[in-house]
Amino acid sequence: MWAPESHVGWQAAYIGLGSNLADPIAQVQRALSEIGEIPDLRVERCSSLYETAPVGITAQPSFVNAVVLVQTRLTPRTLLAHLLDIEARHARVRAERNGPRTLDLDILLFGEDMIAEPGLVVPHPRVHERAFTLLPLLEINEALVIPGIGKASEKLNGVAGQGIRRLEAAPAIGLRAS
Ligand code: PH2
Ligand code: MG
Ligand code: MG
Repeated sequence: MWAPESHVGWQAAYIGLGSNLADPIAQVQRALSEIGEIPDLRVERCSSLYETAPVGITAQPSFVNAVVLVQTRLTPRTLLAHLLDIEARHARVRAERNGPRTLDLDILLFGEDMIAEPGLVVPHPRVHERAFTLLPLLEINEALVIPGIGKASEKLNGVAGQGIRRLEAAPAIGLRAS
């Protein structure tokens, strides 16, 4: 069975992408290729893009979500700094919590790490409770185990009924020729 690669000094990290403003599909596609430009990081697999019902504040446009698996030798903090940088380039404005945004990039998982620091909580605390993260994660790795939580596939029942629709097959963009 396929499993993420493992090399000394390199870690598998899963990054969640979300957008519901200003052409969300294009925002997510552009972000995928920008993630591919981060130094000391290789994109290994992308999920499909999904159209998803907003969670939290429901009176906002539906989201486009995806997940990308990368291999990186960056620290979680440095990876986060690059992701915040990409968000800023997409004119991300931090207004309302859970509110509409041009681009949200979250570190969902970073190897086996369990991190609880200001601004950086990994695994993402709600990763297993949301169809928009759980389904793309399972598309990439059906055997995924979430540190501290357990097998991702066993959490599917908990997200049944959350609106999610696959939009398009896994994009080839963001993937560097190797
Ligand atoms: N992100 C949120 C809040 N609600 N809902 C969907 N469908 N997709 C998201 O990415 C999302 C959300 C806060 O990060
Ligand atoms: Mg988020
Ligand atoms: Mg975020």
